[in-house]
Amino acid sequence: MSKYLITSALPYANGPIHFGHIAGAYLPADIFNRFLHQKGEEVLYICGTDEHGVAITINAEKAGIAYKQYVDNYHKVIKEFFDKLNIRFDHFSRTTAPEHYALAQEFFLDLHKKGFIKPAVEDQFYCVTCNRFLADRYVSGTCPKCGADNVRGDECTKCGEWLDPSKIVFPACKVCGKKPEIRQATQYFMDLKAFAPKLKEWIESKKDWKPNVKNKALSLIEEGLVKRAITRDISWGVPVPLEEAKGKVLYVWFDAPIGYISATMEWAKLNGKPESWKDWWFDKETKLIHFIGKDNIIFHTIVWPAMLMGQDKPYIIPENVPGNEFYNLEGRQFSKSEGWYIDTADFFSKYGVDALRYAIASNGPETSDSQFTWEDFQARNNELADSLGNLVNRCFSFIRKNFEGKIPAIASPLTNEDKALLESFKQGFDEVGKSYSSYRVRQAIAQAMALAHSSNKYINDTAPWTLRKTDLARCGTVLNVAARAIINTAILLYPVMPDTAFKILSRAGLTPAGKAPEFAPYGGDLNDLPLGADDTLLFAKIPDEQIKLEIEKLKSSANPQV
Ligand code: B3M
Ligand code: ZN
Repeated sequence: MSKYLITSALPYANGPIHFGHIAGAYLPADIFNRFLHQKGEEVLYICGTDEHGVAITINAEKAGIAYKQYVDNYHKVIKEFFDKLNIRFDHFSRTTAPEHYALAQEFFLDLHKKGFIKPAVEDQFYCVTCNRFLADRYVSGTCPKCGADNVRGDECTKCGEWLDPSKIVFPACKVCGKKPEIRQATQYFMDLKAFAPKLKEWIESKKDWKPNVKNKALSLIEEGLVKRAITRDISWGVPVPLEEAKGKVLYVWFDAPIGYISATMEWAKLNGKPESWKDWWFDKETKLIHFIGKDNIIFHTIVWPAMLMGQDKPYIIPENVPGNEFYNLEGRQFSKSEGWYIDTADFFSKYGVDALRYAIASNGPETSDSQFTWEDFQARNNELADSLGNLVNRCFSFIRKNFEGKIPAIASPLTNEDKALLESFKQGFDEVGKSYSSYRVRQAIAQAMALAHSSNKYINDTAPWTLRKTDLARCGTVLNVAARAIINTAILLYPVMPDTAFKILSRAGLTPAGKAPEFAPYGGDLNDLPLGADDTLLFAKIPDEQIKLEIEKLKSSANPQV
């Protein structure tokens, strides 16, 4: 048994999240978590909203809403969205929790005491019209590294670089649009360079990291780590715990990852064992896995591990950082403000959650960017209806009709064909398991669906509808074998489509009772097992006309592309 602590990047409480986020950091983690439960591993899955930072203050100010009220709202909206999608965290917290403030300050003080954080006077943009220093996204302009236009002051959305806001080319104040001037101000800087040798050795030792993550992290170290300002002159955030730093708060990217720990503390408290968070964070056996999108690689492979290494307390550092690429919508980034989005309430009123999970996961941005297209969604949904849905339906309807709703007993010796099918599932569990364990969900799904196809073929080839008239005993055996194949397919696909898996299992007469089914070929006896009552369609096919309408709707809501 191993012990896993899984996290997904803490989404900003700054608007509803979209399928692109889901594909990058949440669905892959939920799938991994569910798979580990099936394997009987000890696992804790933690997340929460990231509620600080200038992205939030700017929008709250624009909307004329108090910061706290603004994040309260989006915390709720985002949590409901995850619930809807069946993303099952053990705890979903927020970085405005009191535990979080205290811990973030402790992190700062530990690093400060050891000299890893020091004050320095630096150039900063100051807007004379708005009368303030322009922290992070209060300034926008051209990325000094890749040349992309209109990037925000702290992070380039194009190349993922963590920017020094004062280095932005053609700077403009985000609020009034004027060109800011340079003034000097004191901030606190974290000395990342001091950690470079240790970080390098640690990352190089990781043989199973995704190449995109590992290469990016190593090249950042290679380019040379520079000291970074981790404080800001704004009023919203965790106050810097030093007398001489009154009015300053911690930079959001300094406090946010600490949220992984403070959320675990909150979870422990809620469970009546307030000290039990240490069993995770101080235990060298815990495998800490951070699921993120590629734009967060620097923070999870460099800054955060350095922050952990610099603590007095014996925190673990990440075991793996499965970073995913981007997931777009019909060739463009999802963007509600640009009208390029999917109305999720409308979506779920028409389409199933599992069809969506399947469509995203089977085309996830694991090694390169990928995208949601309506036609791809239709194809994948219909493929589910044709293969898995059809398999379940034809087998169980036939049993219902001809065997009084009970899976017939094996009443004739198993043929080579029967044995081959059952055997292929044994091998299938090994292969699919390896794929899930190595974050290759696309491959896991392809392998599981291949087994669904061969189960369909098995039914075609054995033709129980003919056997019913010629050899009833053999007919029963075939259906018994097919039912086992169906059950096994459901177990294999449970991480991706939990509701569907439960439906199939209870339809087969098993009572899964909400517990993740063990990740192994089903070993129980199926002879004469009464099928469950539910006989509704698992997946409905989507007709072409409907997809055309969806595409038209998307195009008509879109602002012209700039
Ligand atoms: N909120 C960035 C993002 O959503 C940030 C992640 C924090 S993880 C500690 O892209
Ligand atoms: Zn201004």
